[in-house]
Amino acid sequence: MLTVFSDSHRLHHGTELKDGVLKPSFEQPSRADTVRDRVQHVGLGDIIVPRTFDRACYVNAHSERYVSFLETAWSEWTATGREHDALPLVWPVRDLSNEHVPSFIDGKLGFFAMDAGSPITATTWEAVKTSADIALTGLSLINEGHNSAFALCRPPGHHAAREYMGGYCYLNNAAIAAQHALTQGAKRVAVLDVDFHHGNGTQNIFYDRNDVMFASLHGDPSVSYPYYSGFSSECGAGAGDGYNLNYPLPKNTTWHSYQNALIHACKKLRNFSPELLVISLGVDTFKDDPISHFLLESQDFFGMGEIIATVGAPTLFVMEGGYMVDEIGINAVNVLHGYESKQF
Ligand code: 6XA
Ligand code: ZN
Repeated sequence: MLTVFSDSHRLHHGTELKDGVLKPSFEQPSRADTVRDRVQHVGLGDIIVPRTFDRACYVNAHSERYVSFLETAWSEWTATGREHDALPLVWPVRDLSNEHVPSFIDGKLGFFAMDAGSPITATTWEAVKTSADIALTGLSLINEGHNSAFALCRPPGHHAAREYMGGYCYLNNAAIAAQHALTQGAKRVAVLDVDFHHGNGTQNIFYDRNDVMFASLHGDPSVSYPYYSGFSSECGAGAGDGYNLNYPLPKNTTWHSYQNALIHACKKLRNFSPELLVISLGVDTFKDDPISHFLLESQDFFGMGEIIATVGAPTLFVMEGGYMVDEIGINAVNVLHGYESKQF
């Protein structure tokens, strides 16, 4: 399997509010480098650099005004004399108005964010854009005849919705690739999110659509981030009713019950007959992950890849979360090996 990777991910690193204190983010550059090292170590396949894509590819999954915000946020922030990471401080929740986009950057930051988990630095946009291009390059490889590809994206993307960033995510790499496949003529694309956290951004982007079936296995949102999204009652809306499948799972979920949910989700996705399967590949379901609470072992990730293969569609793996830096390379590549073991 080919991997798409760029050193540009190192242009982004920031801080996050954790336990009431501003600390270096768990989402740090060493994550992607560790996965790249593991890909090389096991000889998964060649590692290639991303191609560049038109801005229109991002705007097809997000809104024009959101992409413009991401492009100019840092210059607007520093024009007011600030030097540290740009972070939102106020959000248009419940009965506050979200009809007007504020013109001042502090207002824009809250309008286009779900939390304070996505800091913007001087070079964040360059890393974010390249991360989306990595996913799009992976899709190009599949279009060119590869059965699968690994888009080693960083920053991750699955919390980024049509119009907001959050949870370390800015552009939704998996959704941008899925949407681009549709724009190029695919009729049905499936997205399966196996990150520990609910893929609220991907759900938001495709919620009223029946050309994308989205399934997500994740920590029960009543006790897990993002808290306000990911319940099993969220099934899709309008034409998309029945095309959104959430599998919230309790704390301390082990492989035994996880695999039952995964087999169920993969059967549903297989019945949809997708022309492409996009995997939001987070490995923060690992037992030692510092911010999650499932109990998967490293060998379970091999089984995850085997089950993913049962969907029976060309598969684009898109890297999302996973913070046990020593193990994320092993666990991510185990998924890819498990998948490959079922290809003939
Ligand atoms: C709160 C935790 C964000 C979760 C990020 C993640 N700052 N998402 O791993 O998949
Ligand atoms: Zn996650």
